[in-house]
Amino acid sequence: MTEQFSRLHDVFNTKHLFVITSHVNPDADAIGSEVALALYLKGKGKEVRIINQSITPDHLLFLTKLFPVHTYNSDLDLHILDADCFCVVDTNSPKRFSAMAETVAKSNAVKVCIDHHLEQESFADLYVIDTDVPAASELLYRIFTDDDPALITLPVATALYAGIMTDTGSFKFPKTDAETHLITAELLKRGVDPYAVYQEIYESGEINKLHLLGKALECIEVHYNGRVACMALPRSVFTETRTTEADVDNLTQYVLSIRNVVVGLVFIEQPDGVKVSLRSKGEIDINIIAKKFGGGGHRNASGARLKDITLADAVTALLTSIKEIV
Ligand SMILES: [Mn+2]
Repeated sequence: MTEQFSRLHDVFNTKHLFVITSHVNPDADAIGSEVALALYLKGKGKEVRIINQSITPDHLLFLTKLFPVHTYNSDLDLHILDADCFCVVDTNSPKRFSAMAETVAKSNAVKVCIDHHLEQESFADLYVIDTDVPAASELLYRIFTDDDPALITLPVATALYAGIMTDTGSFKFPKTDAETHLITAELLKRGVDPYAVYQEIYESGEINKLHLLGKALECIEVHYNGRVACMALPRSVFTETRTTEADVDNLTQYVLSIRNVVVGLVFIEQPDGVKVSLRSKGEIDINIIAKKFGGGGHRNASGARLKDITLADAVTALLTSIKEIV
């Protein structure tokens, strides 16, 4: 990692115009990482713009008050083409920022990828990837401290904290270790208010979101002697509850909450197919299954998008495929 860190510092020190992006449907680690990196680079006197494919969900808007986040449209292409450094955080797959991927490929900017997911794809000039850290935000903390800890101001620390808190499931997911807690302690020492961040992210929802959750919980089914739990949401639940897919948050925790369940699947019907989130406990490698369906992620947490398939057929296909590993 030391080698990659110093190459990254070289790029950061020699380039001036930066564009940062992350994945479609950004979560708090995506936006937290982007905002923290943008503020850090600004602290080094750089010009920075964050451009995302999707809009920022309501519960993460507080992060965009720390640094603006633009939603991509072709008018922004010139910024991507003009940039001399293009940074991708919290994903390593151009498919996950596909709307602007073509422009990015045309740009002469040095492409940097800072991430913690498996199966890196070939598109960047420099990869700083650590699949052992629970959050891209944790990796960024290490990058910043390796350069100059003074650049971790309170807004930077707040953005990093949001990413680490959410990607560790509030400090409980498997990759949470002593280092994560030590880093978190450093962020708190810089003045981060953990309850304020928690409230913004988890205590600022609408009642419709709970009605959606109610319907989602009601449809959970178990298979294979209770070892696999499945939740399958048709698009109609969003109209019924006056919600959108952006209101779906971490539903996988509920399928995994059942005793003896080792694999949890959450399906959400899309206009052009089905999106599935896959989770597993312990040694079960769910990423193998996600890859079979053109997706990917981590051993215990992956995702895939199945095109031109009904919800019912997607459930059957996944359950059939999973049989061999449970
Ligand atoms: Mn992440």
